[in-house]
Amino acid sequence: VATTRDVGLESILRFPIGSEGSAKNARVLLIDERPESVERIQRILADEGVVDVQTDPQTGFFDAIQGNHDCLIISSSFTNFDPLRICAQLRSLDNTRSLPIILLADRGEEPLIRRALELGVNDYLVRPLNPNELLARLRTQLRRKAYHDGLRASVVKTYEMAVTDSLTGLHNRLYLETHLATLFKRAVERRRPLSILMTDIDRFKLINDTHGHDGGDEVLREFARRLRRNVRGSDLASRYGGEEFFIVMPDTDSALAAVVAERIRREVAATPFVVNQNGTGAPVTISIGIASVLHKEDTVQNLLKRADDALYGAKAAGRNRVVS
Ligand code: GH3
Ligand code: MG
Ligand code: MG
Ligand code: MG
Repeated sequence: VATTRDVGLESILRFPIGSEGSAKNARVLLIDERPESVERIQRILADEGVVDVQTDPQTGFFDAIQGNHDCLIISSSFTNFDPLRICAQLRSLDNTRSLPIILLADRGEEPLIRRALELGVNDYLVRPLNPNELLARLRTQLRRKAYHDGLRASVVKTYEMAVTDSLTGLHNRLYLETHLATLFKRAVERRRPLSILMTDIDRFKLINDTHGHDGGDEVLREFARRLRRNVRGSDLASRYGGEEFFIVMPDTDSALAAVVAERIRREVAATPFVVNQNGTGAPVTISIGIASVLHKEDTVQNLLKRADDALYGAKAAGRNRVVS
């Protein structure tokens, strides 16, 4: 797994300082109600990608918060509207928190410029506009945005890799342990039910011995597919390790959890798993232990312990069964 350091380096190499960045296919939003000004800016930015124009500041604001733009250029003055209100709101919304904003001010507006910069406006120009200066400042903002977008994408990808089981594509143990604590706490606070299923493939060693390690891996992948088909989007299905899987089911009491568990068990046992290209079928069964949150003096550790005990009970009672 790559470290954060690797991610930073990779992104820096991808967006070298001084490159023209992605200015050519950038999407710029211009909010300005003066027709001559709009026309002039459109001429200056003719080769800089798409420029969307909004002459009404309210409409411009709603366009900006769609999050489809790489930079906002906004005029400092409108009849009946304070453009700094837009800037402040954009900074408080997730979609536009890091949207570059360039303010077009008029001479003598230093106090307004100062307030704008304090609000998080990235840069400003004073009219009359110098075309080269506008282009240079815009490109700087676009480069900065491209760099940050790339960095964010790398961080997200690295995070996803770190919490995903590469064999099955399910969440891994790290993810489960992080989120189980949160879901448990939420269930206790809201006095909502929560159940977990601890699932273990029966005699998996024998499957490996019979069909080889690759055959065993294919069983794990196919089990993950059958599991996915039988849980809700709000359930957290994860591979805990080896041939053990965990499903956390928020808002699910033990009776409902037993129904889901039984459905999964049946769907696994019903059809042999195809383990190689010859179509060889391997009969597979699983055992499942269920535990549900008790709403007095319960802990995640105790919940896991009860599921583990139930699973042990299922194994001891002959496997291919669900125990609560
Ligand atoms: P039981 O019914 O009691 O669960 O029997 P079992 O054979 O499934 O139990 P055990 O936990 O002793 O064996 C699990 C086996 O799973 C041992 C290990 O070699 C195998 N295994 C663990 N991870 C993987 C994997 O990623 N791929 C494959 N093919 N096998 C794995
Ligand atoms: Mg075992
Ligand atoms: Mg097993
Ligand atoms: Mg096991």
